Amino acid sequence: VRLFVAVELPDELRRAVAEAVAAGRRRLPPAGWVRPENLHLTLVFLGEVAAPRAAGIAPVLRPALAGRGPFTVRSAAPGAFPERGPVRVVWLGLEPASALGELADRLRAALSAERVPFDAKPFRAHVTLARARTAWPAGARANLDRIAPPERSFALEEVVLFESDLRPEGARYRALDRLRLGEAA
Ligand code: 2AM
Repeated sequence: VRLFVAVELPDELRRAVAEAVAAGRRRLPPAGWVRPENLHLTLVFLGEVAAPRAAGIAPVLRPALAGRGPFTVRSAAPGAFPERGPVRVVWLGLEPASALGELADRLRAALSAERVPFDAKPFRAHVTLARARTAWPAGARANLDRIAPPERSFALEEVVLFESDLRPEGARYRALDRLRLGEAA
């Protein structure tokens, strides 16, 4: 199974993002826009994990979250990957980036300690909004403000271990486990 750990966005924020995207995308180049129900912030991507081992992932991660209580997350401005040049991915930032990064580090450290492999790309707190099949010209960066950042905040109280099922019609995500912040493991 293909696994990742992510922050689920509250429905209200997902709706607000979906509205901002619906209004802005008509004035942006074509891209594959993420369906509202699939919007999330990935903390760590494990990739393919054998089924017996997958069952052991949540118990590895839980203790890592015991020492970190809930905190408030707010939506920020849209941005793009890569940093410069033609645009491949459009995302919405979430803040505070430092607290989210620290949360990702906790999860990664717990996986490392158990020799569970994961994608060790540097963490960037982003919610992917769109992937360009053909990269947008660099000049399109200036138009990212056509997606009006929804100003919302929410209490981050849990992270979710997701299974990702890649289908021809798009990825389908299924929550396998919910891991609460700041609870004794
Ligand atoms: P992305 O949104 O920046 O593409 C499910 O694929 C989630 O895992 C997505 O949020 C994706 O991030 C993230 N992810 C991180 N590393 C990945 C990788 N190497 N391959 C696929 N998805 C990855």
